[in-house]
Amino acid sequence: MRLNDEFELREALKVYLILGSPNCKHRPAEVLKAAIEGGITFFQYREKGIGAFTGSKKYQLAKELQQICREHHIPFIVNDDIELAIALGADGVHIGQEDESIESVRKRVGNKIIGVSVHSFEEAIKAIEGGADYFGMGPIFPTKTKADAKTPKGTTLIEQFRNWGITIPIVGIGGITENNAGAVIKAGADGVSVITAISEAHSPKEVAKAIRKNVEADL
Ligand code: FQP
Ligand code: MG
Repeated sequence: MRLNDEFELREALKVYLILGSPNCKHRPAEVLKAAIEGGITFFQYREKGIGAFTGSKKYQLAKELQQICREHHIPFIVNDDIELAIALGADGVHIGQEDESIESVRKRVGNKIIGVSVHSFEEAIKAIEGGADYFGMGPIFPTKTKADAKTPKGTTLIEQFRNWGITIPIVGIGGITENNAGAVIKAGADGVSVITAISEAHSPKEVAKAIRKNVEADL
C-alpha cells in the first residue's frame, strides 16, 4: 500500500492506533483486531518500554500485526526501527527528533510514508524540507505512556501551524481519549493518535468506535 497522495494520507490518519506488547493487557493481535472493528484507520507498531520485545520476538509480532492490517487495508507503520520496516515491507516509518535524520531515512525507505514528531516551527520547517509526509504533534494532554515525554502543550501549536499556512497532514498525540479527540480536530489536526485509551480499554472496539465518531463529527 502506498498512500503518498496527500489527500488519501490525510483521510487515512483520522484514528491512528499505536501499540506494542508493553501497552497491551491482552494479546496485541486481539486489541488490534477489535480496534479495527471499531473503526481505526491507521496503525503504528511501537515496541518500546518495560519488557519490550527485541530480535525475533519483535519481528514475529510485527509480522503478525502487519498481516492483520493488510487484511483490513490499514496502513502499517513502524516506529523508529527503519531496518524492521524495510525487512517487513511496511507502508512507512515514524521518526522523532532524536532518531535518524529524515533525509537519511528517505534514502533508505524510498517512497514509503515518513511521519515525523514535531514540537516547534523550526522543527516543522526542517521536517517539511526533509520530505516528511505527516507530523505527529504532542503531547497535547498528559500521558504516562512515554517516560521521556515533554510537557503537554495543548492544541495551540496545531492551531498556530494552520494559521501560518502549514498544510501538511497532522495527527495530535498524547493523552487523547474519546472525550477530547474532537478538540484536537477542531484545532486543525487531521487525526488523533491513541495508545492507552484503546490498548487498555475494557472494550477496544467500543472506544475506537467512539473516537472515530467524535473525530468525524469535528472534521
Ligand atoms: N507521533 C506519532 C504519531 N508517533 C510517535 N511515535 C511519536 C509522535 C513520538 O520519536 P518520538 O515519536 O518522539 O518518540 P518514540 O520513538 O518514543 O515514540 F504521529 F504517529 F502519532
Ligand atoms: Mg522515535
